[in-house]
Formats: sequence, structure tokens, C-alpha cells
Amino acid sequence: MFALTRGVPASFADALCAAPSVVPISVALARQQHAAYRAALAELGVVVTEVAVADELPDSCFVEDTAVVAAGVALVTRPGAVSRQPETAAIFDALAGQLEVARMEAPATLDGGDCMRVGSTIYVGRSARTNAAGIARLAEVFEPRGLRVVPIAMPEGVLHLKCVCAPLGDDRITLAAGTIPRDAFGDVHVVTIPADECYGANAVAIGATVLVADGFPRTHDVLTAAGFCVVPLATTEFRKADGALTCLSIVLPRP
Ligand code: CIR
Repeated sequence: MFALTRGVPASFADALCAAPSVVPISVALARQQHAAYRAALAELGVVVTEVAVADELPDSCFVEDTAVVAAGVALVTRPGAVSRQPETAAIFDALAGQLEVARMEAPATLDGGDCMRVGSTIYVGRSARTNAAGIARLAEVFEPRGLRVVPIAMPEGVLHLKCVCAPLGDDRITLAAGTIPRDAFGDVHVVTIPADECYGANAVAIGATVLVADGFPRTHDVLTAAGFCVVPLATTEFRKADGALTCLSIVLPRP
């Protein structure tokens, strides 16, 4: 397995945030947390590649939003926040060497954080960042390759689909209670995350191990009970910028 990451930029304290924290972002601490994230992936046998840091792009460590990869194709997105659109050029170059790469053009917008693949289905949140043209482009690229694209209505005030759920491999996902109705995901097996630990739902599963934000003990308990080995990671600085664990990588099946 292979993961693309991008280091924390010097301007990270200026990253987009719906409700900025009273405690400012520490770029130094964010870099430590990012290093621990990369190390945790590497420990699990994931080959971690870093795209060159872009100090002038405050949100650029959140690479997940810049591409959707499935069925051997990478769809490089057009992020819904204008300030993030320049992030995609370097991601395009990094992926083009390894995969077939497709692009997304205006007026389409889509953030990878709104896309969750489970088996042969890509669930996509209709969010403030992802519009109908973006979803149509997603379908145009992936449906001919055997994937089904299923739009999901998003709860009010939620930035991305994967703020409230995440894939756990096979046909399993996390889903925070009280967010998206469970039925929206059909037959998928849901590990329910307690409503007051919603942030914990954004987890990165690598085989039977799952990277989870620390400070969410009941989330750790339900994932352990579901058979996973839980690796807690500090995410305080990313959370201040509305980011979480999945946002920090694009996981590919192989280099
Ligand atoms: C943004 O608002 O775009 C960033 N500050 C956070 C992006 C988080 N990405 C994600 O959930 N996939």
C-alpha cells in the first residue's frame, strides 16, 4: 500500500476554519503530529511519499481533498474553496507518474473529503464544497470503470462527508450517531460512533489496524469491539483547521 502526503506549510496557521480556535494553531506541533501520522502509516507497511511542501498554500497538507483514486484512476479534483484550487497542480504531477489521471474543470467542484469508497460504490456528499457538476464528473470518470456513485445529503453545518464517517475496509464504515441516516449506506455494515465523539468517526483503516484521533475513548472501545487494533494519534492542530486523519493522505493500493 502507498500513501501520498504533503507536509505542513509555514502558513498553516492561516488555514480555512469555520470557527477559528481561540488557541492559535502551532505549526511546530502540527508538524510533529504530521510526522507521527506518517510514522504510524509506515509502521503498518504503507510506503509514504511526500509531495513537496507548499508554504504559500495554508491548507495544502489536507491532500485528501485534491484527488479521488479508485479502479486504477486518479481524478484530480477542483476543490470547492478557491484558495485551495492551486493545491492540485503538484498532486496531478505526483499521481501522473503512477496512474491514469483525469481532471475536473469549472464549474465542477469536489473535495475528496466528500468521497468515501466502499467496495464498488463511491458515496459522495453534496456539500458546500462539492457541487452537482463535481458529482457528475465523478460519475463520468468512475462509473465506466465499474463503480457506482451514490450522492448523500449532508447534515447542516458538516464540512465533508468523511467528517462523520470513514471506510474501514471490506464493507464496513464508521458512522457518527445522529448525523447521516444509516439507511443512506444500504447494506454496508456500520460501526456506530457515539454522537458526542463525532470527530472520532474520521479514522484511517489499514487492514485490521485503525488510526483514530486520541481523546475519544468510546470510539476506541467500539472499534476495538469490532475487532480492530486501535492506534490513537494526536490531531489537535489539524482539528483547529477543520481537518482530521483521513484528510492528511491519499491512500493507494500500490505505488
Ligand atoms: C478546509 O476547510 O478545506 C481545510 N481547512 C480542512 C480540510 C479538511 N479536509 C478533509 O476533511 N478532507
